[in-house]
Amino acid sequence: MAIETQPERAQQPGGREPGGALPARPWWMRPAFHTGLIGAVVGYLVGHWLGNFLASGYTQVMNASQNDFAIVLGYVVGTVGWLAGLGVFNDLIRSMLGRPLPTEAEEAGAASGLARYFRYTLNHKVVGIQYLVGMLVYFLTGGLFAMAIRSELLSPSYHVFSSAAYTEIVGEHGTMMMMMMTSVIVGPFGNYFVPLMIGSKRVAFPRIEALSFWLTPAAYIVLLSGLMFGGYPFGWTGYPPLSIQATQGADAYFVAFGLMGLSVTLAGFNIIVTVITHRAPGMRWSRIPIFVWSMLTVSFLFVLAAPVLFGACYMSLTDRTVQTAFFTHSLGGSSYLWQNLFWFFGHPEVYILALPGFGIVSELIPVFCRKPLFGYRISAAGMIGVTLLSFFVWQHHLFDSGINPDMRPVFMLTTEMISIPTGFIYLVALGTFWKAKIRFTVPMLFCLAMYFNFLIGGISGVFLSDVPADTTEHGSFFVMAHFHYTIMGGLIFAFMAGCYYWLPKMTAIKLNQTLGKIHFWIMFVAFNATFLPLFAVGMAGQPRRVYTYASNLQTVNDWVSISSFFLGGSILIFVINFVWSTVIARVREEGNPWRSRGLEWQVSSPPPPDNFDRVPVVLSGPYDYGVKGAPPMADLNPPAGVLAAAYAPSEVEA
Ligand code: HEM
Ligand SMILES: [Cu+2]
Repeated sequence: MAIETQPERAQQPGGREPGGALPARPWWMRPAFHTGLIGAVVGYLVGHWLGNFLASGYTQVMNASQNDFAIVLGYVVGTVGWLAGLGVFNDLIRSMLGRPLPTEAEEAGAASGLARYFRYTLNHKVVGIQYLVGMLVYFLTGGLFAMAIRSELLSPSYHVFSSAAYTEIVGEHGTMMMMMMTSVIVGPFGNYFVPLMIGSKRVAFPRIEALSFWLTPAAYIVLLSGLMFGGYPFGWTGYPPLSIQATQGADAYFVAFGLMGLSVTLAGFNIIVTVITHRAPGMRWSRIPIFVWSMLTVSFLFVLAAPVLFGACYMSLTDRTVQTAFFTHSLGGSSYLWQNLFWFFGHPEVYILALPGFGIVSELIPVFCRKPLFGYRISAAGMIGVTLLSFFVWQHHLFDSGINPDMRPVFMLTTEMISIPTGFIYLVALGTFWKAKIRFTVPMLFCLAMYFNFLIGGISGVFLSDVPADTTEHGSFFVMAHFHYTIMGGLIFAFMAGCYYWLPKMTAIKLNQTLGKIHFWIMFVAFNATFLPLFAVGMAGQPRRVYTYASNLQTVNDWVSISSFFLGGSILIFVINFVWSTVIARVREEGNPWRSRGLEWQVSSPPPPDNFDRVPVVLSGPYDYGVKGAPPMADLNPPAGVLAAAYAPSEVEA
């Protein structure tokens, strides 16, 4: 079978007949950020008015102290207005009316330079950079909430915030991080590098990709707006009955989480189809980079898990607005239903956060060890195993909330089993270190730290999957320390490795390596100084989500808080480095500074608009470092005959 890559038609989104240029609009009417904002405000007002109007006949809604219906409709219509203002629906409407679509050149010409980063665009590299900046903003916002939490916990008796405000802040921090950081690697690096790494000009569905990004600012603003309505008192997990009884702030939580669920479903769908259909000739399944394997498997988690979250948020919203009773016990609903739906998404979510991290470190380690990735196939199999198993473990989050006791051993077993494929991925990369001459560059330091941190996170997870241990540690700072080790220590360290490694590719600018090393060491030491003591604090009984604690725990809490300020400061060093290097110093970094074999490094930096001048023909795997006589990974300029032969049926099947 010939691999169908980049069919001609697909090269040109909306391929239209030549001639008939689109009428140009004045700049203030051209869809961009400002028209999006106008659309959002107008949409919110219209939705809010509509909600009040529609609810006016229903006394049970109107007589409640608040009309959630109006708020939710405001958010929803506001989001639609935002997207419409950005121009997301323009091509759809045009093609429904049979009008010509803009050509790629017209799309690109509509805004150039900095302006294109502020508008809906179909170029996967621009979308990747939009995601990168967006994710940094979301991460810094979540981080500020973390600093606020740690400021409050400096003292058990002197309070910076009221207990209610503290709960709001913890909820905002947890939700911002868990919600937005799902895309912290897939968004920037997945969208930017998957096409480059598989030898394609573009992704399968550029419009869907762009839409997935523009939903994220909407989710971010909606979530933050919850603070204006009093926040929500149920942390990041949205448990009823609190979630149904809470005031308007809770609407923001459900709408935002729903929007983000939609965004990642779309993003995953696009990446799956891209990897399956857009590989260059010769890019066999056994040759695709391990990072692409991680993007593919995480995309399956996205499309299978996130719709459940979307549905559950939708049901909560109807409970809150139009008096359905999915989760209201007194009316025949069940709060366990929410717990099951939420964690059916929520556990895969854990691997949504872990797999891309492993993808990055497994991709980088061979480059800096100058050795082939040990056990590439085992690692890919591990990723598939994790993906499948993660749908069979969710009830371990319910061990302590009254599930049928007979189910506990089953879920304890499946949970402990998932450490086997995780172990594959982990140990395989460790095998690459064997007798390697490691180059301790900044990205490599972050990779090594990720391994160290994830080990602690993983081992503490085995304790928590054990029912007797979980019943005592549940709801304590032990759990807190555990998941920060895996997410902050795993995902975020890997994200940093990716930034230092790939930013020179994306911008052709070198980040300052000395500042990078300072950033690394402060972040690594401060991270461990912050979270390691929290295991002990948890075992000593300090509960999560409570703004006070036993006074004998103050010294260690102070230590933790001060360390966490250093941790926050280290992220600032990164931001300063990022801005200083890319805006002020601008030291050019062309070519292939890490001497990587990866396909993405074989083109210029930043890559040309079409990535490759001609469809490349892949000749070997990406990790043949130090292998004598290994051909380059791809022929970027194959003679016409070779390309035709590559598309011809292979000998095996012929
Ligand atoms: C600068 C680094 C960070 C610090 C210092 C930090 C600190 C904290 C603290 C102190 C709490 C507990 C509050 C309490 O229970 O009273 C917390 C909760 C939480 N954090 Fe972080 N955090 C950091 C980064 C992250 C990251 C990167 C993520 C995930 C991507 C994350 C996800 C969460 C979640 C889900 C909760 C639970 C919220 C809840 O109980 O509903 N945090 N964090
Ligand atoms: Cu879980």
